[in-house]
Amino acid sequence: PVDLSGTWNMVSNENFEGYMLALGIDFATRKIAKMVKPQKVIKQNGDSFTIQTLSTFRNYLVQFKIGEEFDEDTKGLDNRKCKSLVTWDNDRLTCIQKGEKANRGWTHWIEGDELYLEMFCEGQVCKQRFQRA
Ligand code: RET
Repeated sequence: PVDLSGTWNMVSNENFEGYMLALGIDFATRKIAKMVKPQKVIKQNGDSFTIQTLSTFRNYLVQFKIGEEFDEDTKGLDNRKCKSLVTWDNDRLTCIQKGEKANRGWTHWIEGDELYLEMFCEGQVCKQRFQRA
């Protein structure tokens, strides 16, 4: 079974700007967010996950169980409420974030020694890559 647990440092970040624009994130936040290299701290315990996105500017925390829809408050990001559901799509951890924004969600997977994260919203895709800290 796949285990995404660990501390991961961002090494690349493609089209974060387009993704943030699709979310309607304000100019000032985008300018700072573009500069930071967040760290992901993932704790995977059976079907339970804690995913922390840590940066010098702001942090974001999400906790969920596979297959159980939860209320997500994207506080500090675009400050919206979503009904979010995370499932395994083969070896890819995939989330659909139902709410005001169409086609919103993300996918995490491991390839080689690297963690990949794709976040999508209304046709914009941001591609991030992480290596173990
Ligand atoms: C930062 C800095 C402050 C502004 C913005 C940020 C974006 C964070 C994002 C986090 C996504 C987390 C996911 C977790 C699920 O596993 C870096 C906190 C906009 C987009 C997909």
